[in-house]
Amino acid sequence: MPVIQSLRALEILDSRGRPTVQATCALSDGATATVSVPSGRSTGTAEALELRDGDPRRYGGLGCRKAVENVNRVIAPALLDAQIADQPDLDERLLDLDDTPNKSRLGANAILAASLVFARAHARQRGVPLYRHFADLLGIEPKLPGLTINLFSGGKHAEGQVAIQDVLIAPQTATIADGLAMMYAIYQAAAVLIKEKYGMRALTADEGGLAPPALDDETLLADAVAAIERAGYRPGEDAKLALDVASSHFYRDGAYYLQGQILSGGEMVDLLLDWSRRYPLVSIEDGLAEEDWLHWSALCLRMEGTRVLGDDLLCTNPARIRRAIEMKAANALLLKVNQIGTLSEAAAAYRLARSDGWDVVISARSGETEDNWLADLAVGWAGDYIKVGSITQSERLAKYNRLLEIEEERTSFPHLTGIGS
Ligand code: 2PG
Ligand code: MG
Repeated sequence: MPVIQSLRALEILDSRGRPTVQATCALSDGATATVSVPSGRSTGTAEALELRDGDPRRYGGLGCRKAVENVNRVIAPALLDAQIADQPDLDERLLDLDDTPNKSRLGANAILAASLVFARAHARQRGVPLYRHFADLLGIEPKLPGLTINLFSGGKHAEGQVAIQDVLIAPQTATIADGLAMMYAIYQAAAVLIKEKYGMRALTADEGGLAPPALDDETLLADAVAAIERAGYRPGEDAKLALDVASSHFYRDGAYYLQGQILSGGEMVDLLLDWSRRYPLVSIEDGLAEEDWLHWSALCLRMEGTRVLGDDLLCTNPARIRRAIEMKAANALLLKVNQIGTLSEAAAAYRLARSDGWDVVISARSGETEDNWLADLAVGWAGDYIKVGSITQSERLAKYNRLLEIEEERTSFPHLTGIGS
């Protein structure tokens, strides 16, 4: 059985020009793999710790040289000669090396780079596409996900033009290829619309979403519906909407500060229910703040037809997901591997969510790289939806383009399981 022969990390830059970690691994049989890890901006407080250097003279303290050193000097020597075939064991050893509750010793960025590069190297060694390998880790069949694509951005990704973070389009097409073509038309229609309505050029936010200075948040929902219609599609039939309210970021002292209004938790629940009745929403993510558990339960109890999706609430953390299941506080998981730090822990989060009949949305971060492993993860783990950001910017398109490849591979060459990476 092949073993790990070398592991090296490098500080590279993400889509915001901030440092992140890339790792490269070589196996004894000659297989090699490289991955890079993403980074969030609108983060949940229960996320695993992303280790930054803290030196204000370099990248404003955001350097990742310590995390890189941790891969090269701590993880690599400890895992040299380890069998590549046992991902749970490799991840367990990473956790033992760190030995802190939130990965603060080595850094979740260092640990995830190692965990993921082992998976990709093992897929290469097996001669199977990465999505097939991810599916095999869970013992499930791969499936292409539905698309949720960022149209309008606010919140922390757009310097707070409006409070809510993402208005997304969910094309109701049978294929990824048709969904992307539809999204292009809607995005272009929206760009014309905001030029007319706000006199604003198509300036984009962190994930490539358009960021118009709407007067209130609901206007963005109405604008999204108008863009769907203007592109010649039927809202609710051809294309639906999804929201990431990211409301932890405008929640203070028990109240929600939404564009001039101050709402109680109960009023926020009523507002979200009202939106779900008047707009064709497939899901509402982080409609309530990450510690406002009781209102999450109230929302979930009354919501019909729209998934109550937890991101900051859950942080891909099995303990928080267990609590949400007990409290009936959510019915869908936004899965971001770097929130928890290893593939095996993310797999545990996934299994738990599925055990209660939840939907799972596989998500990128607002800071991404040109690496496309997330597309393989969304297919391999049969995500109900994938969330990657807008249909612009190469760090987003790397994932959409990989989905197109996988779709082609699975529809045209279903008998070939050895191609791709
Ligand atoms: C989110 C993500 C992606 P970030 O909140 O869902 O949109 O943002 O990566 O900044 O946490
Ligand atoms: Mg979110």
